[in-house]
Amino acid sequence: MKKIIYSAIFISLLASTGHSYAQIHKCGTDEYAAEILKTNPDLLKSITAYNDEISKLNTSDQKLSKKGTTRTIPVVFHVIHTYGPENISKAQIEDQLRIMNEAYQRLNSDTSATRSIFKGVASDMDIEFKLARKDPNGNCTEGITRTYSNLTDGGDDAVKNLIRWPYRTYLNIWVVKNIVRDASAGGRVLGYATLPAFTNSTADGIVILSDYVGNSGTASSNGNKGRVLVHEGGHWLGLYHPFQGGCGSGDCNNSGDYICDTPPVSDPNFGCNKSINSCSNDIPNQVDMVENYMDYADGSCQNMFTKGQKAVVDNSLSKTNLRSLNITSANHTTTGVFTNPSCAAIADFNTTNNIVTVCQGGSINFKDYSYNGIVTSYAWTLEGGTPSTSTLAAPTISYNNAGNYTVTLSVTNAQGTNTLVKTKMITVLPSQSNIATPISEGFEDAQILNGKWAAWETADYGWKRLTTTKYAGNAAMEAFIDGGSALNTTYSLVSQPYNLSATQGLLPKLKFRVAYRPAITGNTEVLTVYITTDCGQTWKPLKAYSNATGLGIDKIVESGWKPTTQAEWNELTLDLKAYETFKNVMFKFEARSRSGNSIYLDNINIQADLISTGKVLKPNSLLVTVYPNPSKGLVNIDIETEGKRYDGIKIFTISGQELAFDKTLITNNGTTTTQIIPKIEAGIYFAQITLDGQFIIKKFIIIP
Ligand SMILES: [Ca+2]
Ligand SMILES: [Ca+2]
Ligand SMILES: [Ca+2]
Ligand SMILES: [Zn+2]
Repeated sequence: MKKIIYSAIFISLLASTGHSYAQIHKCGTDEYAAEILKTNPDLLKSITAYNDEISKLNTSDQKLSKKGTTRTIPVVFHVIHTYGPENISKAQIEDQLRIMNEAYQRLNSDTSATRSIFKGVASDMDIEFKLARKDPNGNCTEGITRTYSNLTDGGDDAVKNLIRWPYRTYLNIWVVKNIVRDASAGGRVLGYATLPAFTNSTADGIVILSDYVGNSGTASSNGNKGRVLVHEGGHWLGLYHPFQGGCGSGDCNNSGDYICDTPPVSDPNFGCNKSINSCSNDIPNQVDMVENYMDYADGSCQNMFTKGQKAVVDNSLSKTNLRSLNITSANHTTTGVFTNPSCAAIADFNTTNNIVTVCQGGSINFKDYSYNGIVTSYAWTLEGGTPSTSTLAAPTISYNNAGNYTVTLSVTNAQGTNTLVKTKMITVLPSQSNIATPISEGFEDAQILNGKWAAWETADYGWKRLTTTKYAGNAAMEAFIDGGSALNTTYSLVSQPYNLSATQGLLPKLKFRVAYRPAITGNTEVLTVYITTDCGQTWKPLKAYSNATGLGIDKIVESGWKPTTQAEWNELTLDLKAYETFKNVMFKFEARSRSGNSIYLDNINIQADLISTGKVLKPNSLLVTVYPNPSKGLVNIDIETEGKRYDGIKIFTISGQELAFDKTLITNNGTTTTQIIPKIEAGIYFAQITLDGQFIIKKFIIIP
């Protein structure tokens, strides 16, 4: 009989994405468990044994409500960040610890909101969480590590490979900007945890969104009151959701969460519906305990664990294969949790706007991000900068010469000095690029992303050069996106700096080829093209392209679409007239993920566009005559002005560069103007003749 029910629990774990969860997919623990079971079916044995174990616990023992010995769990927070708001403060983490400790000792200020029917089973868990004060090497720590990585955008379990401390010693909590897990359901996973019975040394711990850590700082307005981590901590300590096995058979020991004093729940409860009674086979038939931390109700609704849940957690804290090693006094010594040392600071810094490129002659504002101790003195060394040293916390440094420059910061306090070197961190670009229009970039250079164009490190996603798909030549760029890339994550591809001044007056255009098919109806990825005229300090959007504006066509291809013919590539054009005088512009192609399909990019051209303009006069051979054409030297141009004002003539090479020449005006009798172009090199040329502010283009050829 039991075996059947265990299978049912197992199936519910595997099928839990099939729950009709509401808008927020609060906890990713079930999906995570189902995923690791798929790759490691042997874990089913551990789960079955664990479920059997907790079903035998006496979860209604009244002694459990008495205050026992507080068990202390050493904790480390690993903040994974890219110097954005996800790099949360120590104060915000301490606020989370306070909320955890109140919840696990029933000291929260809203215990009075527990309904009287449940007050008798509400329990102090006798647990406190303390930040580690010694790291795995025995060094002084504040229990917070900080790691720069784009994996914060949705790396999920991959962040655990960036940094982890031994799991039988510390509870590892990774703080990230985005969790991708089950993003396809359209919700947002706020956190996920490993259960003690089926985990391993490399995956164990909790991943949580930075803006759900605590109830202050970046988490102050989400309404969850810091209780997401209370919930995930429950999983880490061995608790299931009350809806895990649904209403089950009515035997509380073998269904739901295997705990008798938590009424079974059919599906996760959201909001705070205190009248819902989703299962009626419980004896006695109670309403759902929406105040329990292990359901999905709003944080403001949650306020209790139960005695039965405490019995399960006590079991975890008594078994070496579960969590008992974390709370031994030996471990408290190892982790220093009952000591309060002052630590040497760890040096960390970036620029205030997180941008590391600047024009020659410009300046950079540096920002101190040092942590782990109070800094009493700063020593900066700024290669190529003016000044080249500083003792300020946040110096502003000028860079007068183009190049790549290293920045070094040493931070000191009574406990020691720590130094961080960021090699070639700052790129100072020349105020005038030596790459002039016309530009033609087909991404054929295998080293294009090595010091020329820039695409920043991403998890698996973002811009890559590929040779399997292209519009022309042998290669193109792909902004790699699929169902696993986090919703609304952006991936940037930045060009080299270009000098557009040669196209002045010649209607410069940016033209490029894109290929794209959406994976989801009406929900296309977006490609936004930006321009900068200050070497990347600020970016102005030129245009955002979705399918409605020419990115691709609305033909749904579920995943992995690649263009196979040139016809599948659209040509898009942007007017650069407003930038024609700039001698140092860069373009940024930013792909925004909708967890759908890749965007492909090739054949980028920046050139004068003499021909296509609404202002051009209709070409009329009677108005302008060029002769001889072809010519071996001199060219005569007769212009029948027909009363129009003659504004002049310009000659351009085929690549759009204006040719300097001495105009010789022969006659200008009011109706006809004749110009003679002196001898020029063989080639194809365009004459642009302007009458009354409108112009005509005539092509002519010079032969040797
Ligand atoms: Ca139950
Ligand atoms: Ca019920
Ligand atoms: Ca190409
Ligand atoms: Zn959960």
